[in-house]
Amino acid sequence: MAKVHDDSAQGCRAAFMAPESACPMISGMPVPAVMGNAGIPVHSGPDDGERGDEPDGGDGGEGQVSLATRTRAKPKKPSQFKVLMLNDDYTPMEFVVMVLKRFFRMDMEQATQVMLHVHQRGVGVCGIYPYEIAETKVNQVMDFARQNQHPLQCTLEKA
Ligand code: TYC
Repeated sequence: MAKVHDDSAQGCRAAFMAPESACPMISGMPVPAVMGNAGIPVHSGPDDGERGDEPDGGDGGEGQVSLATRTRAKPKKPSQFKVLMLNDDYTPMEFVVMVLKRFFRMDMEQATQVMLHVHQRGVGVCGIYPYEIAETKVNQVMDFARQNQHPLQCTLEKA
């Protein structure tokens, strides 16, 4: 079991380009690791800390949690991420249209519009999703492009 301890503040974990999820210290006092999460595994997904799943840091103490309680009282929506498609000079237009239809459920007209937008402007949005879905789509597109020996690039960006 990994030690759940963070020197800056309990429950404050790295966030993927999400500066608003920085955690305040609880009255400047580090919280002992043993007060953690009752053995529940902590995964360090990038949108952690934005789900409101640790309303008071789980320490059960009194008098030192007001700031943390107040800052977490309002559950935050899970972060959304844009999946972006990048232009290149080599990937055939038909292939990009196929990708947009297959992985982003666009119809022919929509896929053609988005492809042409990327072709002309250099980058375009394929869709907006929660982090894990966005990441999966990026990987699917990149794998499919690689399998077909096209240099098509796809990335994600916080919405
Ligand atoms: N520029 C490419 C061509 O002229 C087409 C293309 C469009 C490639 C969109 C990538 O994301 C892309 N064949």
